[in-house]
Amino acid sequence: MTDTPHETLANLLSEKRTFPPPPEFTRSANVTEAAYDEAAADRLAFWERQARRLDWSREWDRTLDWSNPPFAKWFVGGELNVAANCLDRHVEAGHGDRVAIHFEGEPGDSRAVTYAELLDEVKRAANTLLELGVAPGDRVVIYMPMIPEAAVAMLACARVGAPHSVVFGGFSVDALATRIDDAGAKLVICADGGFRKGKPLPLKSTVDEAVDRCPTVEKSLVVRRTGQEVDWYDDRDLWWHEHVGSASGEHEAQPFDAEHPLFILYTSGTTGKPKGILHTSGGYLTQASYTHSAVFDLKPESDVYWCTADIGWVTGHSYIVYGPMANGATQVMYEGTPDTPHTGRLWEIVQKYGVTALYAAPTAIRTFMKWGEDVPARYDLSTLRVLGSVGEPINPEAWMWYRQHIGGDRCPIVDTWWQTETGAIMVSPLPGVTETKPGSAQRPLPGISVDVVDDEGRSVPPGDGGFLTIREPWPSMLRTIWGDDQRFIDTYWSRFEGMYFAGDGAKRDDDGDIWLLGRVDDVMLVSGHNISTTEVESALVSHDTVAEAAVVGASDPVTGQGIVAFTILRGDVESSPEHLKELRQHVANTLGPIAKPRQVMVVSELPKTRSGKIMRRLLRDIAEDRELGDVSTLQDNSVMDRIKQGLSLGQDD
Ligand code: 6R9
Repeated sequence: MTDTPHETLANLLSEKRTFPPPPEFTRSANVTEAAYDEAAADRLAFWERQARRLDWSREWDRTLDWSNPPFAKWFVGGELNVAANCLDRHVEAGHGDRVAIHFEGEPGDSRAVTYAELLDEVKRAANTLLELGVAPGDRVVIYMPMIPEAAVAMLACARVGAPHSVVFGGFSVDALATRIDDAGAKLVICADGGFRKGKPLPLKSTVDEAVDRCPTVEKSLVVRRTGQEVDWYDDRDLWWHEHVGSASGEHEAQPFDAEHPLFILYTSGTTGKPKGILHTSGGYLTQASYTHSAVFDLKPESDVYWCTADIGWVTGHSYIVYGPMANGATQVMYEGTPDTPHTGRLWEIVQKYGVTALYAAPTAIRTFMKWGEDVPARYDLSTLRVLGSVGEPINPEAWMWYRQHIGGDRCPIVDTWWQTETGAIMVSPLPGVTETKPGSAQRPLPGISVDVVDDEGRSVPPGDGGFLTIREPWPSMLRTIWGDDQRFIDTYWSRFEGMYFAGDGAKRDDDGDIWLLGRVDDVMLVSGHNISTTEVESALVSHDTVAEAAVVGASDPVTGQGIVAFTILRGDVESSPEHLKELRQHVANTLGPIAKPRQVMVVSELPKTRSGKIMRRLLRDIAEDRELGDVSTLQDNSVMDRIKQGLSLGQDD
């Protein structure tokens, strides 16, 4: 029994495969090893230099005000316009003809939008917002599919100083209404619908119902995407193409204070009402822009960057809209799902546009593993030069698969750890510097003070496990929870004195590299040993028949909790009682007998949130034979029924 949250299971910490960056990558990399030393020598001076990558209308007087923790102010007194930094300055610098967005719609429509065109549209949308009476500080909710107008809407809000709150286009009436209500939004920008798995999906009808319940909303501005029939309320609804289409293209961006609210983004969590994470302007854009340039080594003149996230998540905010656009990137935006109309769709798009940097989630990578390597092998992926991962721990075998079958054994992989709350990437390799290691996010970025601490808040030595914390304020940190300062303090700043607590378990290996071990709420306690879900899942995925695994601790009369594993097999592997036994033994051989699952089951799907994170809580309900808890953030409601039905086929004892 230890008082640290994680036992040190031997295997993951002895990962010996490492991959140095290709020398030609290092020669031209945006960031070198020196950045770590410069930031360590003077962290604030380092962030000031990064802030100068942006255009400021007024220089700040003070880099950081931390006199009232945990309420930070960065670049105090500075003024800038976030949208002008993402658009106007590139056009003024002569890059107006550069493509900002290569849009690929799900039904196969595509269009290229240049920086000059994007700026024009954003100016007209900004004028429309002003006509509708949207003033600086007013909140606007955006509920859209992945189409260029979604980015236009966000940038138009930023341009007029109206904080946006993007709600993922798959959320229900209830979820949307709760968020509109909490934000007190005045305007909702939406679309008639969007395309998903080959079908038009309604959005406006959801907005109509939600807005009926939300008296703060005065108007809905509606983009026509699918052309489907929609109900129309003359007193409230406006078509985007009529209003934005006819608005003036003249708009001078006004500067706002560095601490002016830029957006609120709701994160659900498992308990309580969603938290409105508040981000502000100067510090957020500084870190989003710097990390995008450093971690993806973005060369705006030649790269074609593609982040497959939805703008409804923070990854879409920081690494589709603000970071890449502040850097003048050319990027791909894709509306649909990876399997529509066929499982090679993403690779077809990589080939079509010559994508050089790809940023995806482990859940997608594991799905590609399940579909088999012959799918990507049919496409030319030779333009790729860096691959990113975000959202969950990436299992070492999924990392290796990504490297070999997508990255041609040549592209550095950047496993980026961060959160809605951190606003931008915090822990990640640098592709031209770091010798990468499968499964580890490795090192805090320059200027970032991440630590792994024990129960008492003491740094753990190499080889030990604990809690991931952040010791110093960072520019893109959340400023509060919208309307609830006390909850902000309680949730993030009360577990450890003077430190931000991320809610994730982590380990430091013998080289000092950081491994993320999943949410601490998911840790399993088996015979007095704390065992992380990530380690057992990675051990299962390292078996060559397993594509994906989720494990939970189910109450056990003898051991306290017993490990129950749900697995998805690769390709057309058939399971048998011997096979399941072999999987259990494989975990025991890899991690030690304490981690041997009590039971392994084969399923065809796992319950995931709409941003692709496994919902272990629901699997725990199944493993303990309980009623299911809150399923409102599930991507697909019927998946739990299918898992339950399928289980009887794969029982093991
Ligand atoms: C960006 C994003 C945050 C939580 C975070 C952690 C998990 C994200 C990860 C990762 C291991 C990574 N997470 N990236 N875990 N390795 N590279 O996903 O934000 O939706 O707020 O989720 O996601 O558990 O605490 P968000």
